[in-house]
Amino acid sequence: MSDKQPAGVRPYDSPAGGWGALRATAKAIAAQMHAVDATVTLLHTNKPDGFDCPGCAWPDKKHSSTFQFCENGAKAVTWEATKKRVPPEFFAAHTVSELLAWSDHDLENEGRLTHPMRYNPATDQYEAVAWDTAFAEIGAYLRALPSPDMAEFYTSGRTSNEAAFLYQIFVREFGTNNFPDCSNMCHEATSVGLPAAIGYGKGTVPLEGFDHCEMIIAIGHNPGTNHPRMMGTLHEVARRGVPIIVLNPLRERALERFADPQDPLEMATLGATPIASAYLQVKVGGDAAALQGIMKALLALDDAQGNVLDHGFIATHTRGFAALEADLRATPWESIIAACGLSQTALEDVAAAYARSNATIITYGMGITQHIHGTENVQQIANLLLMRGNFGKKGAGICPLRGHSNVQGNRTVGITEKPPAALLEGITRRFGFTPPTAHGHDAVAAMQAIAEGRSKALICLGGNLAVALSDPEQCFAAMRGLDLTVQLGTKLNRSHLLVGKHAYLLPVLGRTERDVQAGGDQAVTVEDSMCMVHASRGRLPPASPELRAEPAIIAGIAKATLPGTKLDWDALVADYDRIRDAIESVFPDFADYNARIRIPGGFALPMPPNQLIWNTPSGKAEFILYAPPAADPEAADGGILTLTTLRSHDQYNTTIYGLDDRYRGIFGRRDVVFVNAQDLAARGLENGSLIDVETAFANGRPRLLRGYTAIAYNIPSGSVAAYYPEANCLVPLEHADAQSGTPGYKSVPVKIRAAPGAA
Ligand SMILES: Nc1nc2c(c(=O)[nH]1)N[C@H]1C(S)=C(S)[C@@H](COP(=O)(O)OP(=O)(O)OC[C@H]3O[C@@H](n4cnc5c(=O)[nH]c(N)nc54)[C@H](O)[C@@H]3O)O[C@H]1N2
Ligand SMILES: Nc1nc2c(c(=O)[nH]1)N[C@H]1C(S)=C(S)[C@@H](COP(=O)(O)OP(=O)(O)OC[C@H]3O[C@@H](n4cnc5c(=O)[nH]c(N)nc54)[C@H](O)[C@@H]3O)O[C@H]1N2
Ligand SMILES: [Mo]
Repeated sequence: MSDKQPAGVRPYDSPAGGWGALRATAKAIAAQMHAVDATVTLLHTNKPDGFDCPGCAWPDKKHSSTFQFCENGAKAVTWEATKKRVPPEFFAAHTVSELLAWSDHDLENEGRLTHPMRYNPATDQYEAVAWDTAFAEIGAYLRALPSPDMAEFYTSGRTSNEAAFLYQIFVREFGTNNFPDCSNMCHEATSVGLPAAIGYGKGTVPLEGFDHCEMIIAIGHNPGTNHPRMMGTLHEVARRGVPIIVLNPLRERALERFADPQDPLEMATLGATPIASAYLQVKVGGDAAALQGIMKALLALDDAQGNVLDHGFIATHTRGFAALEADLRATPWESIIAACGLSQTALEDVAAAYARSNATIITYGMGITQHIHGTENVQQIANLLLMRGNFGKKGAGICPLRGHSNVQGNRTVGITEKPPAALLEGITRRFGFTPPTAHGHDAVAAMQAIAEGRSKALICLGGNLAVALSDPEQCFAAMRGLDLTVQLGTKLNRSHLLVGKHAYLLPVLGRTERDVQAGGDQAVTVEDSMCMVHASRGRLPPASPELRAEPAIIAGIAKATLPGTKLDWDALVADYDRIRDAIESVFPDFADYNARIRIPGGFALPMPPNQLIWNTPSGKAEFILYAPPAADPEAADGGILTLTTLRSHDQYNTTIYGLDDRYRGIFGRRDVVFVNAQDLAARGLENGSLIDVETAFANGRPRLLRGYTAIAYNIPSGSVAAYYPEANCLVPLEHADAQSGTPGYKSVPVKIRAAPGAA
């Protein structure tokens, strides 16, 4: 293999964080905002009277600290608070077809949308339209549908509790449960897997838990990029000498060593703190097997020395242990090792460390959920925790790292395609109409219905659905076949350009902006990853006087769609306290909502497993077995690799801030595939070879990523990685977890070969 690195590849030797992060922040500010405005804006981030950072869902201590320095938080804020604008003149100068040829980065980098727009098919352009005209027309199209179930109502997780609640009431009064949402592509495996295991679909660790834990196992998440404020917590925990064991196919720099920009000594001395005490490079898709191995080793330890398992906890609080034990004993080490690529000793060492810890937290992200057995992955984590009674005590529990800053809150206030009975009863009690009970569509099912012409209208409360989903070839064509598309967004993206017969693009206020309604200045509320609900109040003047708040737009569409509506939409929107009163009357957990969000830091929603309350049908926590998938006969030829798709350091989901992925040593490009050097050599390829990547399912149409550059990388043999969303063309829409519907974005069988004509 040649020593020369491909263009734009420069291995990065510094720790994560540190001065590199400060420089990157300054660059992000300079590109988007005036420096003074940026400083004032960033000072209001995550302050009690300020706004919630739209970057991630990691909590802040009591939400009362100064904005903890955070490079990617600053990028998220300055990207929204940018001085750049996309006015109607922009659309007059560019047809929709022309804009479709632009990159995702270039589209969003034009700045904030300023006016409501309507598509004109005669000119192939978006043209300004009055808000009331847009509402009236959208309402008329929706009412004209033969059935409410022919419309899909998508939600992306930045939406506030208030907007999400109004939206789901409107949609249910309209008559459908078609609520595809970003959670379906993200933590649905958690929302489905955990209720069956512990009777509760969210995390059980409050932030203070990290002050008391004796061990952390961090699986399949990259906090240096995606949950940057978590790095402050991990830094503190590591300095306490607590073991942090990482399972991740890639050696993510922030999990190796991190320099906290808020630590003057570390900054001055160019020092850093090691984070992981052990780093296990599990094969892509090998986590359930690795967890089985740790549990099997734990059984052996218990056999040898007793008192390793919490037998009292297992007997009192759980069911199904005997079956799990029998299954683990019957599972041979060889199959575990083959599936996860880790040695028996490495897994035994984890088990030994775990047996010594009296309080363990397991954190996890998309590396666990986005698999065709994502639900089972989550349940194996619960099994491991249950074996040593790591629920209901300080410093222990399960900690799914949520994605969008309010994706968890959206779920809590009713965005779900499978409404529980209590929600439906609450709606009837409070609003006096009978909501539909039949289950609706999740994200994949919605796109399938659109592709097959069963659904004809799509309303998107934020997000970039067509690009976020798998299989753009199918999704893009499907979107164009719709009769009605309505997109609520802050910035222009590709989904906005995949116009149906009638298309509307409605600009919304962002988190950072002041929201004034008839009743005065409004605050919204959000729920973080640890079930804390708190207020968020924007400060900046709106990007344009034409912008409207999401609740006001939803109310406008609702009034136009439902002439006989049971709700007084104007009153609700005039004063969001009234929306919160309504939320409280549907969801008892929100008692005293308005009073409690006026306390800095907000309030915590209950976490029943912490009281050892298991809301499962049996009333106990359940051990759930993992059945490994049957070996794919085609994979036996050795040619098939497993592809995972990742976020770079300079992106927020489909929003591409820039083309660098600093910690992985990639600069100015995204057209790369990370491959183990042996896997390259076995195919006659080398570092820098131009390759084609092809999805390797026996049936199905060809799916190809052409002319990408192979990077020889420290990743287990058999595993390869590429960036999301570019690699979504390799993921069939139906390649999803059967139980939760979560797309298998992180385990796609592929083959790689030299691109035709490549030297
Ligand atoms: N700056 C920034 N912040 C974000 C986002 C963003 O795009 N940018 N997105 C937000 C959203 S919506 C979400 S859901 C979160 C996502 O946050 P993460 O969960 O951190 O997301 P990913 O980058 O998709 O992947 C995480 C890690 O999983 C590892 N991985 C891949 N496959 C496997 C596997 O099979 N097993 C294991 N154990 N690990 C694997 C990858 O190497 C990577 O380190 O972040 C949120 N915050
Ligand atoms: N291959 C692959 N695919 C994936 C993933 C992966 O890891 N691999 N991850 C999946 C995950 S975890 C997720 S969550 C999805 C993300 O899917 P989405 O949530 O649909 O996508 P985003 O890129 O976050 O949406 C960006 C757009 O949101 C709009 N926006 C931003 N702020 C606001 C706001 O305050 N209000 C409104 N109304 N609009 C706003 C802007 O117009 C912006 O263009 O992608 C999924 N897709
Ligand atoms: Mo997500």
